[in-house]
Amino acid sequence: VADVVALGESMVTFLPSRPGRLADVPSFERAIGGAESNVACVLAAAGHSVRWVGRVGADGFGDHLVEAIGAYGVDVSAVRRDPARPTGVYFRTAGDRATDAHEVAYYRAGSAASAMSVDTMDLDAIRSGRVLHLSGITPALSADCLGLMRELTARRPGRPLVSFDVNHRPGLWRDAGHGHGSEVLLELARGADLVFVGEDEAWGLGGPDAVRAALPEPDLLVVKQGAGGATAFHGSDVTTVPALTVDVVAAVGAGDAFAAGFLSATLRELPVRDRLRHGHLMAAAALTVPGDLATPPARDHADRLAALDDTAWG
Ligand code: KDG
Repeated sequence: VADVVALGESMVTFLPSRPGRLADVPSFERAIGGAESNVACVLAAAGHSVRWVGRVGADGFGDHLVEAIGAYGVDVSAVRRDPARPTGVYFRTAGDRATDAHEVAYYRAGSAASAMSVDTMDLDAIRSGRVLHLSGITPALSADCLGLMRELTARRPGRPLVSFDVNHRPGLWRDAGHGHGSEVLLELARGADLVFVGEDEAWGLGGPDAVRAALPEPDLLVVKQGAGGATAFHGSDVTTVPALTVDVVAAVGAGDAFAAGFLSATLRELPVRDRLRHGHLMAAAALTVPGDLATPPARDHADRLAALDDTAWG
């Protein structure tokens, strides 16, 4: 049994060769992206057995994703290839250091992953881990993807622990003509056991209190406040851990790395405070590289850092 199965669309990502507007960047470097496979890669690098399930085209970009994600030690045997639809790709500009304002151009409408559904995916493979990690990107991809997400978040005896990162992408919801997406995201979050949400995203869903109120007990909700830290709500327990101060290169991938660190510590049944600390440690690594994925600290190193006393953790 895998520790974690992550399901979602992965894309070939093109990172800019220099800062500036998308209109002005002359060349891009290929990398890999996809929130859920990012979580899988960080978890695999942290020593967990992980499977990523998705759909990619029967094209060179699909080959690259399967090979590159597999090279992290992630099991890619349940990834489906679609001969009729392409692998999604996206281009991004470098974020402004202060505001992280950047442009993203997705080429993913009609992608192989947008055809993920209860019929095109292997549900047994998706449910084969101790934890199933999902995100709010998938339901924005198509009606089929939304149907699959509803199936996977339905509360059934014996299902894996369901982890859901809200990952609200307003542009994707707009392009899909589904409005803002907030109702669907809250509905899916209600079906999860563990929910991650950025504080800014939570405001788009009615505010952190509304998100808390929408989730039944005894679910665990983690609100990420960026440089302000992160807070876990569990029943009447509230645990806040400040973030590490790092020289941010790009925020992309940091939320995924945070989720991976938190899940890793959850699988090891560490206390909530240490789960948050492991989230911050993994996020700090991702914040200091331009792409989505950094080499995370090895597990024993992360354990030593997480065990430092409160003065080191602000
Ligand atoms: O979290 C990083 C992701 O945003 C990025 O890799 C692309 O999955 C992606 C998305 O849909 O935005």
